[in-house]
Order: sequence, then C-alpha cells, then structure tokens
Amino acid sequence: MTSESAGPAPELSVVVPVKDEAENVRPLIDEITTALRGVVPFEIVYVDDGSSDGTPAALKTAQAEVPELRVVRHDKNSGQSAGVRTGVKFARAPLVATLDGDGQNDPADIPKLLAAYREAPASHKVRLVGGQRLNRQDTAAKKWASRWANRLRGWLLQDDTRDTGCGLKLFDRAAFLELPYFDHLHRYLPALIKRDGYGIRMVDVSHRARTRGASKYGVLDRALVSIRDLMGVMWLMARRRLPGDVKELER
Ligand SMILES: Nc1nc2c(ncn2[C@@H]2O[C@H](COP(=O)(O)OP(=O)(O)O)[C@@H](O)[C@H]2O)c(=O)[nH]1
Ligand SMILES: [Mg+2]
Repeated sequence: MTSESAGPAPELSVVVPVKDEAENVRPLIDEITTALRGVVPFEIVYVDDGSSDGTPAALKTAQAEVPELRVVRHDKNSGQSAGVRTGVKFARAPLVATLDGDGQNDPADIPKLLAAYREAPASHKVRLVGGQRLNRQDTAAKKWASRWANRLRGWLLQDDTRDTGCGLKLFDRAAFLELPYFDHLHRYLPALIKRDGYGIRMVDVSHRARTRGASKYGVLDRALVSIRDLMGVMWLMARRRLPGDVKELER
C-alpha cells in the first residue's frame, strides 16, 4: 500500500485529512514545509476524502512542486477519522503527526510535539503527544459545547486531557493501527492509547481562526454523536485486559 517510488523512508509522516478545503491546500503545505525542512526528514500525506470542490486540482498542482507531498483519495466521503486512518496506513514513517486541513492548527507547533515525544523517558512508554489549544479561535457556541464535552469526557474516561478535539497530534504509527476503529475515533485517541497501557503527553499549541472555506461540523450534530461515542469508548475501556510483558520463551 505504501509508495515504493518516493525515496528513502522519512522519520515523520504528516497526515492531513481534507474535505473541500481547496483554498487552504497550498498555504498549509507551504507552512508545513517551512516548519519541517531541515528539522526532520518528513513526508506529507494528504487524504482527500471525496472532495467536490477544487481540492483535487489544488493537490495536483502542489504535487508537481512539493517533492515531500503524497496524495491519497477516497472514492467517496467517509469522514475525518477514516481520512486519518487511511493517511496513517499509507504513511511510511514510524511517527505520524496529524493536523486539520483548514489552517486552524499551526504547523510550526509540530517540532514542539516531536521534541516532547522524543524527550519522554522510555519507562513512560509514551506513544502519543496531543496538542491542546490555547486561546481557541472558534465561535462562542462551539467553544461552549466543546468545553462541556471535554469536561464530561475527562470525568468519564479519566484520559488526562483538557482538549481532545485538537487536530494536532503526534503518535506512534504502529500503536495507532492497533486501535479498534470507529467513526470519530480521532477524538478519543488519548483514552484509547492509555487503554493499551501506554503513556500520553499533552503540549499547549496555538490556534487560529478559519480564514478560508467553511466548517464541516455543526454544534448540535457533533454533541449528539459524541454521547453515543462516549458510551462506546467507556465500554471499550471496561473490556480491555492487558497481558503485561509478552515474550517468546527460548527452547
Ligand atoms: N477526511 C475528512 N476530513 C474532514 C471531513 N470533515 C471535516 N474534515 C476535516 O477536518 C478538519 C476539521 O474540520 P472543520 O470543519 O474545520 O471543523 P471545526 O474546526 O471543528 O469547525 C478539517 O481539516 C476538515 O477538512 C470529512 O468528512 N472527511
Ligand atoms: Mg476547523
């Protein structure tokens, strides 16, 4: 599934799920390359989730000019979590960073997440560093709904996370691919990574207002789907049994 022609494997794959973000494609790609060139060998994997605007064309133009860019396209729209998962599957690096494709996350924060990941003591078994947004630049209704959703989730899941909706995250590719998949999984990564016996770290990141394109999520539809997902994740947490250290015995 991974591309053989794209040169030696990078250390970091930056996965960006997009749906109808034509005007945001190029500015964000340029910000990612500015933030990472000379810092870490990287690739960028855009997952176009069946966009119906000029996103495919914008990505094609960018691909001709940005050697680090790879593009994967879903035949039909299947949601942000499916987009992230496809990107992680195609990623060639052992570490993956994700960020929203609308420019609200700042790629300049990725090196901060990478440093936090690499500085974590091995004994903490950290497999995920999550961004938590400072001074969130969204509508009052969205911030209010998100504050309550985060409180409820934190209380029920005890996932040590103030802000799980932040699209900026960095994690171990293999640990991610072991997680049970469901739609909207991307909001529960800290809890699910902890469920597998790993550590997580949170890092403050900046947040910017959306200046181009339109938001894909409403406040009420997200709140309703969150309640169902939260119950599902509580069930998953209750049903995990970890075998501790696993090793093959010598003859
Ligand atoms: N792959 C995929 N990405 C999506 C979909 N809906 C939203 N996104 C992406 O998810 C990110 C966050 O979405 P956005 O609409 O900005 O949500 P908001 O910031 O909460 O208003 C952006 O990068 C979107 O392009 C979808 O159906 N599929
Ligand atoms: Mg957004």
